[in-house]
Order: sequence, then C-alpha cells, then structure tokens
Amino acid sequence: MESWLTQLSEEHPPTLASQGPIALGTAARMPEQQFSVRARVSEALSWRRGAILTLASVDCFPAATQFCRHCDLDGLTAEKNRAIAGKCSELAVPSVTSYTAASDAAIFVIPSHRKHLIMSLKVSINGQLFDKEDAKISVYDHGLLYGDGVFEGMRSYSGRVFKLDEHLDRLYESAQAIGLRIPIDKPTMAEQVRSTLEVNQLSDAYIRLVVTRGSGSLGLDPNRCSHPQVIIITDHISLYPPERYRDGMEIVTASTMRNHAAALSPRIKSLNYLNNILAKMEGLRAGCDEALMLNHKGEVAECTGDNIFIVKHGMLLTPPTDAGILEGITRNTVIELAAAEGIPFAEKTLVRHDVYVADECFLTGSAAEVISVTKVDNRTIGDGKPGKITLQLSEAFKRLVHGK
Ligand code: PXG
Repeated sequence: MESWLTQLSEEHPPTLASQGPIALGTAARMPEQQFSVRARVSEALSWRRGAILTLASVDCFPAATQFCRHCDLDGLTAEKNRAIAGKCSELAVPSVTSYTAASDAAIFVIPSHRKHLIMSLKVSINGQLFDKEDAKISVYDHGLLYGDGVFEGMRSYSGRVFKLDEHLDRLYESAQAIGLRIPIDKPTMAEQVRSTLEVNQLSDAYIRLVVTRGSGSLGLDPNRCSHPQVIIITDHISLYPPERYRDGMEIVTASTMRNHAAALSPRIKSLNYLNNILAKMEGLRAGCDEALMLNHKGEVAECTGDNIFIVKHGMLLTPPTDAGILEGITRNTVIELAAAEGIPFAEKTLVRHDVYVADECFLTGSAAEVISVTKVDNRTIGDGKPGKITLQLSEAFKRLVHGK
C-alpha cells in the first residue's frame, strides 16, 4: 500500500499546477476490515494532509464512515475534514468521477473543478492574493472594531457572476451612504472578482465582497482610518439543507425588530448585522432556520438574510422598500420573473395575519435563492407544501441563473 501511494503521488502530484483530474489514493475495504483501512487512511492523510480521501470514500462506501469518524487525526486535519464533510452532499458521488477497487485499495479521482478542496483557497485583499490561512487584516480595522464597513454577498453560476452590476451598484451605494470611499472603481472591482474566482477555479461559487473603513486609532472617528480594505472571498455557501428546498421551511417571528430606518437604514448592507443575528438566534432557538422580522410599526419587513413574498388568491405580494428592508437583488429578479410569467404582483404593506392566511409563502436571497416557507409561527401555510406559484418562480429562477 505504501509504495502504491508513493507511486501515485509522484505520478499525479496533487498540486495547484497539475492539470486535469487529481488522483488521490485512499483505501477502502469491507466493513470487517475497517481497522486496516483506518491505518491506511491515516497514512494517506499524513502523506497529503488532505482529508478528502476519507470523505470521498464516505460517499462511496457508507461503511467507511466508521473509520472516518474514529480516525486518529491531528487537529488541523480533523478541522479540514469536518469542513469538507459539511460539503459532502455537494461533493457527493458525482464529483468522484471514477475509482478502481483493487484487492485492498481504491483510487479516487477528484475532478479539477474540486481542486479547491485540497488546495488553499486564495483570498483577495486590496487586489493581492493570499492563501486563506494568511488572509488577514489589522485588529485595528474599524470594520472589526465598530462594524464600520459594507459588504455584498453574491453567487456565480457556471462561471458567470449573477447580477454583478446590480451587486456592485448596491455596494457602492451602501459605501456612499456611510461616507466610505471605495478606493477602486466598479470595473476594477468586477475584474478582481472574476480573477479571484478564476484563480480558485470556481464556477459555482458564493462571493463575499467586504470593504472596511480600514485600520485606525481606537475611537469611533473614521477620519483616523488610513485606507479602506477591499476583501474578496470566493467560496461556497450552503444556508439550508436540501430537504428544506424540497419540502419548505418553518420560520418564526423574532421579537427583535428590524433596524429603524432612521437609526440605520436597512438599505445599507453594512458590516453591522447584529440586529439580524439577534433575530436569527431567536429563530434557531425555536428550531427554525430563519426568522421573520417586523418593523417598528409591527409590519412584516423581511427575514434575517432574505426577503419575503406571499401569494394570496393568485397575487404575488411583498412588502415595499419603505417597510424598512434591504432591497434584495433576488427580490427584484423574482418580481421581473413574475411579470414575465404573467403572475400578478404588487408591493403591499403586510402584517403577520396576511402571512398566516397566505396561500403560499417563500423567501429570496442571493445565498438562499428561492425557498418555500410552509409554516410560520406554528401556522401551516396553504396545504403545507411548496405552492404552485412558488415552484413556478423557483424553476424560472433556476433557468435564469443557469442561462437557460
Ligand atoms: N434581506 C437581508 C437582510 C439580507 O441580508 C437579503 C434580504 C436578500 O438580498 P439579495 O440581494 O441577496 O437577494 C439579504 C441578503 C449570508 C448572506 O452570508 C446573506 C445575504 C446574502 C448573501 C449571504 O448569510 N443576505
């Protein structure tokens, strides 16, 4: 086994530079032989420190889960292992393009588009690329000290950033609203987003743009900050498990109200998300993945990271922006799709009662995409299944983002 691994590593060095599929060796045996398999896997891990091996095998050989869980890993490897485990359903069998089971070993071939799972992700800071582990900014940055900064979260599908211009417009508007001058123009920012995606060889990705006020002295004064920091992270995000997309999700109303627009406009996507985090914590405590937030008038605003829609008597309804919400880009996309699909739509002030008696309810967001809500505050919405119009819009959204 040892010589086989050595041979493999020489033939297919799993480095960033290698083109095409990366071959990774790991062992797979029948359940009764798990012990010897475990030893082999530890060997492989120390050989590459890439925990992929076990996880690929977990997907292909459910029996192998045992040795993955009990593997004697060092802290770093175990952490990486768990991080990848979180993506397991996504990685799953399709990414393992082939394996050959010899008497005591299997070779997993990880396709090149999954290379990022075994190489360090690159993060752009002020246009310079750093390994994720080395991508750091000052602890004196006011983004950290005071949440002084702005951000955007967006996705790319098949290598194309969805609504990039709209996201950049919103980012620069958020910055303008807090008097923060972003040191590069939009075309340069767009170029840096694309090149960060490219260097990480990501095509279906989540992109987080962050602009902080920069490093300053202690004290609120933003004028004492030197240079805004522009951070571009390209990675993956998985907000909700796949079954929520199939069956719908449950939400509860949070007692934490949405920021009053006169205090901090919800239209600014600022680094100060505590308001939403407190509401999210209430949702999580109630066993829900999302929480509904009301504005200071008790009207429906939005969820902690998504906009909300309902359907009543065939009419699509969502709160207007003056309900104190983020003007979601997915929200706007869904409104356009509704028009194209001939679904009547209106922006309307909603209260909780409207949501409880709705025929359908769903949420939209760059991370969440379109997801049905089937229970609100323990009230079943419609027949408790994702509704017809929700499904129609969700399908139209998928077609749009995938360029079909
Ligand atoms: N409302 C709020 C408060 C949000 O934060 C949306 C609505 C939806 O907007 P878009 O433009 O994405 O359709 C958001 C967006 C995250 C994450 O990391 C959160 C968002 C987007 C992407 C990632 O949890 N929120």
